[in-house]
Amino acid sequence: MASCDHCSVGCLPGEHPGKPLIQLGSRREYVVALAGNPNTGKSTVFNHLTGLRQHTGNWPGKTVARAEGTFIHADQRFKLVDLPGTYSLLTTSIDEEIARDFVLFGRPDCTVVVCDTTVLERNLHLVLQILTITDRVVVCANLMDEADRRKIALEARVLERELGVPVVPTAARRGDGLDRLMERVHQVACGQLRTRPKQVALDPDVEAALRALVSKLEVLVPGLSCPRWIAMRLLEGDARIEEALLNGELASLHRSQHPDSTTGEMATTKQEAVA
Ligand SMILES: Nc1nc2c(ncn2[C@@H]2O[C@H](COP(=O)(O)OP(=O)(O)OP(=O)(O)O)[C@@H](O)[C@H]2O)c(=O)[nH]1
Ligand SMILES: [Mg+2]
Repeated sequence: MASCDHCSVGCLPGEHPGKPLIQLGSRREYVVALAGNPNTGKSTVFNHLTGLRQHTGNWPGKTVARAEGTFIHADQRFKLVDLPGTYSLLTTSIDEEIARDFVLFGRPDCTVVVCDTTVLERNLHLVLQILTITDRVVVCANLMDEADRRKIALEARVLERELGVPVVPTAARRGDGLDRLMERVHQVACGQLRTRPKQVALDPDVEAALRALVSKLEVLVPGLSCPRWIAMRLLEGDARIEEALLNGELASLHRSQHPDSTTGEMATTKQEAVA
């Protein structure tokens, strides 16, 4: 049987639902964002997966460091972007804004949310917020070694069913579980694995208002990522999002963060990997 043009995990020709965002010569690569609360091991995962294939620079227009690198899994190339730690997508610190904007407007093929399994409940807050923006999510339940030491058990299958996205237990400091993580990322990025993120049911009136607002947003900012999430923020009176819509920032952010755009490219300097 002929294989998929875009990946090597068994999609049927013509049925590949993913969209390789970047083409380097004849090679395509998927973009993967590493999100999560501060100190959950994002950079440890990043260093393990990318090794020496890393670049650092600054986020466009910001003094916050941006690290990206590449890894190859099953003959497929991935670009990994290590995001600043964030507790929520609703706050206003620069770090959190950068992480939120990349997940929202960078349109990664997969977002890995790295969690500290020893305080999983606290971390799930961000997971649920990200699931309202994108269904291309893999949860990395990190620090499993520490959880084991403290006799905290993780029912990964149950959590997967509850969240509707893959959950991969890892102990990134010693590299445990990272092959499985790459496999799941690959499957989600190329669309082989269909996720069904849990969505909170809304009151019918709110749902109707949301839909009306989404229609208006789609006319105002054509091609805007996740108009539903933005409409929800507007309905909740998020002044920051309202201001960004009114002054055109939302539209320009959408253009600059989108990986197809040249303006979103970061200035990079090669450096040695930490790991
Ligand atoms: N025991 C254990 N420690 C880990 C693991 N992964 C990361 N750590 C440690 O956790 C600390 C934080 O790791 P980082 O990779 O810097 O975390 P981060 O999420 O990038 O942190 P911020 O960028 O500040 O948000 C470091 O001391 C790591 O060595 C793990 O699986 N097990
Ligand atoms: Mg880090």
